[in-house]
Amino acid sequence: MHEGIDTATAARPADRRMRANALRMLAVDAVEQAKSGHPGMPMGMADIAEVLWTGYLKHNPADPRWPDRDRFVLSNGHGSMLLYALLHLTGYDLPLDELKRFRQLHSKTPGHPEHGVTPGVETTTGPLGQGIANAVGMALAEKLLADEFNRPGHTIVDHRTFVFLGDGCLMEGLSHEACSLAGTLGLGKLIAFWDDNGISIDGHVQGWFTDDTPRRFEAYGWRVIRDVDGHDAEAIDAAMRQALAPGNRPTLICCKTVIGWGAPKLAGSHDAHGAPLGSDEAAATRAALGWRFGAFDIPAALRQQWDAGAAGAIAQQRWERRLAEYASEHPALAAEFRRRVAGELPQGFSENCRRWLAGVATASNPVATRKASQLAIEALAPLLPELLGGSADLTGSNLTNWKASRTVTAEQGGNYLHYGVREFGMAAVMNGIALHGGYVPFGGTFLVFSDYARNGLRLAALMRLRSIFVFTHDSIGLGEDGPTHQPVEHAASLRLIPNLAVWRPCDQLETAVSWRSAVERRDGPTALLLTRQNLAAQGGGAERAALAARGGYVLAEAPGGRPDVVLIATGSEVALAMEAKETLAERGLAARVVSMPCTSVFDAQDADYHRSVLPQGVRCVAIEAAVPDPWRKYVGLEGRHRPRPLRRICARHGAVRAFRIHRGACCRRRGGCRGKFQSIGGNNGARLDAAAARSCGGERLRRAGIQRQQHGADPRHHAGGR
Ligand SMILES: Cc1ncc(C[n+]2csc(CCOP(=O)(O)OP(=O)(O)O)c2C)c(N)n1
Ligand SMILES: [Mg+2]
Repeated sequence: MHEGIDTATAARPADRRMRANALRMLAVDAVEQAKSGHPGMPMGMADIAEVLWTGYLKHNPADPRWPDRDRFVLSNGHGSMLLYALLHLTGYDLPLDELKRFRQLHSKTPGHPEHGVTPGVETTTGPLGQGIANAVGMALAEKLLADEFNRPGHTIVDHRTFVFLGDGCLMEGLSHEACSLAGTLGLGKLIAFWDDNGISIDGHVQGWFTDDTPRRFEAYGWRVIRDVDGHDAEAIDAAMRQALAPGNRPTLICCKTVIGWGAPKLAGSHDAHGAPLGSDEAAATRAALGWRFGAFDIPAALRQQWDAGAAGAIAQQRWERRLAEYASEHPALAAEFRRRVAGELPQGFSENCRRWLAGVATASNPVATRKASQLAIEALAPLLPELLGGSADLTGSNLTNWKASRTVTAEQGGNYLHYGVREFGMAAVMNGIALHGGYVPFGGTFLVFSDYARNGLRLAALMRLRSIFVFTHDSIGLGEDGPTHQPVEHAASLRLIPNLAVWRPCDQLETAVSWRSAVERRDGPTALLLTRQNLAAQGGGAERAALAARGGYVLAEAPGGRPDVVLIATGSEVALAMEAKETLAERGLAARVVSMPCTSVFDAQDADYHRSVLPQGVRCVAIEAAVPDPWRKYVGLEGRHRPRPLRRICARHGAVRAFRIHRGACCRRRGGCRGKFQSIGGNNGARLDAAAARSCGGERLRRAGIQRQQHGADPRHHAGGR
């Protein structure tokens, strides 16, 4: 049991039941008032919550950001009213009025818990499975931070991560990814409670969920406590004590519960899951529970029992004292610890960055941006010990490791995670790490598999987390892996996620700028889209770093500053645009080249800047080896697709030459590949080119010993080769 927690309140069963019923009735009343919501889960898990929150959880309602608090994650986020009731009753800044405004716009009690909206909500949950995966990240961060900062006689990092989860979370594949990793990494301070009520939305789960969950978790290497009666406080308490026994296995406590417990007609039915009980059933529940109080009425004596303010303050004060002792013995470490948990960058970071970028600006060798990213990591890692890298089993391809990276194992800390082939798990675990604090996580996979991780990226964006996603093997130059590995729509679809900064840098300098922007960003995640093939350095010196940081800028001006056409390009197509500028000049057309590595950062600039980069009335052409649609916003609406022979691009594209792209070779043969590029004409005559391909001469390719790839109507490029 944690120090500072008053155990006297965990007294008689009748008191415990009363406290649990306070949670139940607040949930029932709030859902009735909102005329929508999920009463069943809070009613079913109230007894477990009462045991955990009054007897074990180390927290201080007055300071929800206390670094050494236990983390509590409600992975079955539809039961949000349980969490709001707990936060309200224990003394967080969540007044009763907010509970009365459950599910209303701008209330602190949204339908599903939202981090950053409600004090004490550790993570946004609702998309099932992600809460438990976030919790794995939190427990991992705690373990690593303890390893890094605790010293003999000084334990300043020592907290647990508790999770509530339901059948839904366990059905989600993500729970497998994350819980399997938690077992391997020995996260002994992670304790999950399974709400084993046998019900999900469609009814009794026997028809769709018959796993042997305890054995499943034992196979992951978890400690499993089976068959706990989730309505028997003593049984739950006994399970808790077992779970707290030291060890390096995470714990799953399997609690048999009844959804909607206490509701005479609806208990045990999926009808209690996601709709108000109705006034008659709510009244009958009151009677059945012996709850003599009106809606939202909690007697003062009961409130007093719930209040965790005094115990929380004592627990935090004790920790502050320990931190002060630590600071007197290890002043530098203590200062670093404070900086890290506050998420601040080190002093002098921007000056160091300026020097680093000045060096990068002199680089003139062609380099793949994935390699440029590794060079950036190499430069940043000594400046930022909080960088916690990793890859979903593609380290050698993503180039996410660096010279001083050290693999994390169950036995030892480090700064690099082999997430295994678990893209979604990686994203959600990274989010948990970012939420915990103390680390800036980054993780890599192929861009084409960002789809697997997508909802994790979305939640990182919603929660404004500093998670950095390294997506390599972008577009042309991918290799011969074929359409399954060709990210055609990914840049566009990632840009659609609000608050996700998507960078597609064109060379080493832009890659360095995007990395700096990602680590400096305090209000959201970043995706870095990086090439496998070398890209030419675009020169321009250190001033270009400042321009690139604006998301879009004039890379090469038209003669006399009066462009007939503006070529907008990103990433691997910037070099192509630069070549096109020369070709156009030969034909008497003055072209300006705009590099736009990050459209959202460019969009955030002021209107004058936009006009200075994209002057009104001048035709624009956008060039990106991907689906063309998003570029209409820059080049106009009345576009139509205009096929372009791929060979022209292939013949010009440095990548193709560098990587001996077989299809490129095929294209160059007369009558060979009939692959096309597409372009869009805009309302001002603007056009947009995007990599596109129609069918290839399959027979011809086979003869050339090249595996046939299917090309549908979707635009796809023809890059192949090693
Ligand atoms: C990823 C995801 N898919 C679907 C849903 C919609 N949904 C919300 S709750 C739920 C059923 C969950 O069952 P369980 O966890 O057993 O909750 P209980 O009914 O027991 O409270 C579903 C399908 C969701 N929130 N997230
Ligand atoms: Mg269930």
